Amino acid sequence: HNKRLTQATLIGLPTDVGASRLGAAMGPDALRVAQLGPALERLGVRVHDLGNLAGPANPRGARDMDGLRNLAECLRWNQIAHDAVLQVLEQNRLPILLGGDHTLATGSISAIARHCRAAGKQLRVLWLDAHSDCNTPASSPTGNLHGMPVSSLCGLGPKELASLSGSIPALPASAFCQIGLRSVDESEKHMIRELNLEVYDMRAIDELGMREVMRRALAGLFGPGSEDIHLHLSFDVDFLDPDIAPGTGTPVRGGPTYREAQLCMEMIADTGRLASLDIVELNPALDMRNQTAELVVDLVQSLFGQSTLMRTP
Ligand code: HAR
Ligand code: MN
Ligand code: MN
Ligand code: MN
Repeated sequence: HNKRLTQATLIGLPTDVGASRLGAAMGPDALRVAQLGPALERLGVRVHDLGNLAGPANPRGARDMDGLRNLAECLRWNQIAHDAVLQVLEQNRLPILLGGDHTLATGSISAIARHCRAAGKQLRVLWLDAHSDCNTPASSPTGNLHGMPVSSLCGLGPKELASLSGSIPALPASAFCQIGLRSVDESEKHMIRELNLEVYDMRAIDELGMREVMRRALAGLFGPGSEDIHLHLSFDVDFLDPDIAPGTGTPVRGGPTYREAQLCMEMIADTGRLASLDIVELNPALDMRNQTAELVVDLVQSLFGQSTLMRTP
């Protein structure tokens, strides 16, 4: 078993400044109510919870001159995310960011990229999402910054966000692999081509099956030579089919089933390389009796090695 998995730190980042619907700010507490920490402890993970970090309120602003909503507040929250994630990595612990909206992945992945640069590690980012999140200020139809973290990390977002890792781009576009897409703006289709992003959309999952998609997505993460790879999972809850996961602000029908999502998590666990995690876009105000939070905890258990037949450490 991977030693790095045994010590994890939960970082609550209660904000929805990157989204237009309110409620993702309550995500961290819903995950705690669903017993995320104890569920991981049962799998042999030592869990420390930093609680919810403080940051600016949501001004519910209109779009600014650059077409962006709440840029100053988003930037502040992402600096907070960056600093917290970097500190946890420097303690050789596995950071679990509890969002909050998906803009926060800009800060967390910027910290991870900075850490990997210093440690000579290669970074691989799995992006589970219904959306591609690669709009730019010029292309975004909404001005919502949670639709832009991938372009920011690839150096094409707002400069303040794109430079958080200390280098632009924070990481090469080839480090990303997106899975589960089914809502992609026209401008994003163009960006996916331009960046040559590795994408497995729902059609790929339908045609190839989740097993083959994950086999391709995780190629190179097993065996000799893979020890130096840092695997990050950015898990947008709207990846899941809304029939099983209604508690999210921008649901899109036709997502992965419970079984497909389980297999996805189990195959990531099998690599033994998972070194950081974002859980974002959980919106308890739209959920039913916390079922989405409970589903996420169930899936995260698989991600940390829970299996039907293998004993837990
Ligand atoms: N593409 C749309 C936009 O840019 C919707 C983005 C929604 N994003 C998330 N995160 N919920 O994936 O506004
Ligand atoms: Mn490390
Ligand atoms: Mn997203
Ligand atoms: Mn999404």
